[in-house]
Amino acid sequence: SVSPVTVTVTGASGQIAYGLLFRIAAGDMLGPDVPVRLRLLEIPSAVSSAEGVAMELEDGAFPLLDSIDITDNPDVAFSGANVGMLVGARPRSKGMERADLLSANGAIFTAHGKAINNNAASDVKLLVVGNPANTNALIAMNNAPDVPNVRFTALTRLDHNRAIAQVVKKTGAAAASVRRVSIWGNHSASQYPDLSHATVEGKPALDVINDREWVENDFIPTVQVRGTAIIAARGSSSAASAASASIDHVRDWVGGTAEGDWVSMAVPSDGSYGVPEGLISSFPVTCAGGEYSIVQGLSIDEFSRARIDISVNELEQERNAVRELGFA
Ligand code: NAX
Repeated sequence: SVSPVTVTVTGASGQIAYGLLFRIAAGDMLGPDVPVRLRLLEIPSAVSSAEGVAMELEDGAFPLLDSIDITDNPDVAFSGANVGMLVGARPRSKGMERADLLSANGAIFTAHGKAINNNAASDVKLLVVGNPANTNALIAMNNAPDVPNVRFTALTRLDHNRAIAQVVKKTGAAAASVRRVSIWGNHSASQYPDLSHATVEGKPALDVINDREWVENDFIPTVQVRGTAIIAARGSSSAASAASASIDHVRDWVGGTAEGDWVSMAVPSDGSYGVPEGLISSFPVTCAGGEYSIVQGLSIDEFSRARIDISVNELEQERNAVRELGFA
């Protein structure tokens, strides 16, 4: 029998976790043969609500769910973690300045980085979902000196999936036939969703679409601000789709990407495509053997270059801001 994998989820009482935990327990992330030990982290005032979620997980009678531990102590939560999904974060409240938001999250991700450093399993893989996701991942990474930097990633798979969905709507092609879409930069409205290398049913996506005006003035902004459109329609932010994308991210990292395709992940830059080393920026990546690699050798035209630079500049500004506040 396969030994259980320990998965730590922070923000366990929140709306994303409410979708995520049931998918993990069902085996959608690590596969139908892998038992899971869940470790749930919440702030003290939300522990009781996390206990309620755990009751519901029990009531799912999931064959793969080995155990559930709930705690408000990050050291306990990350103890032996093989996978850490950092969903919990401080949302921006009314009247909160940007610096206050960065400080509040800086403190959270500093503490979580240290707890990961001191307690996680040596093979730990980390996905930061809580916003500002890229910069929160940077802070956690810089507070976990004993964990290889490459283990720290942030979620742009939701943006990637949203980009595929827009191409599906435009072309009528099946989602599975839309390949090699790329998200570059920050998980924010500055991100660059890129179709230059994408294919639809094996043909260049830009030829199939044959509508530059749509790409520039519809597709790109629609993907960039999709999160805001969901809030306007639903009255709260994307939750089930964010949970689903988080499952996709870890599933592909652990299990590999499909032959001939790639996915988007925000990962520490190694300097590829002129993105300053160490910034956690989204790239097209392939995964195999439990490791990802940034896709190399893609041609970047002037249009793409300018858009990548805008988003990477924003990441540098975020990094400078958290450094000034004493984080990272
Ligand atoms: P919720 O506010 O529903 O849940 C967040 C939970 O985190 C709360 O229960 C809170 O008590 C908990 N929390 C806060 N500080 C914590 C700490 N120090 N330790 C443990 N838990 C803590 O938010 P939800 O809708 O679940 O979203 C979670 C995060 O994901 C937000 O930051 C949100 O902005 C971000 N998102 C990121 C996306 C991405 O693609 N990267 C998309 C969806 C989402 O917007």
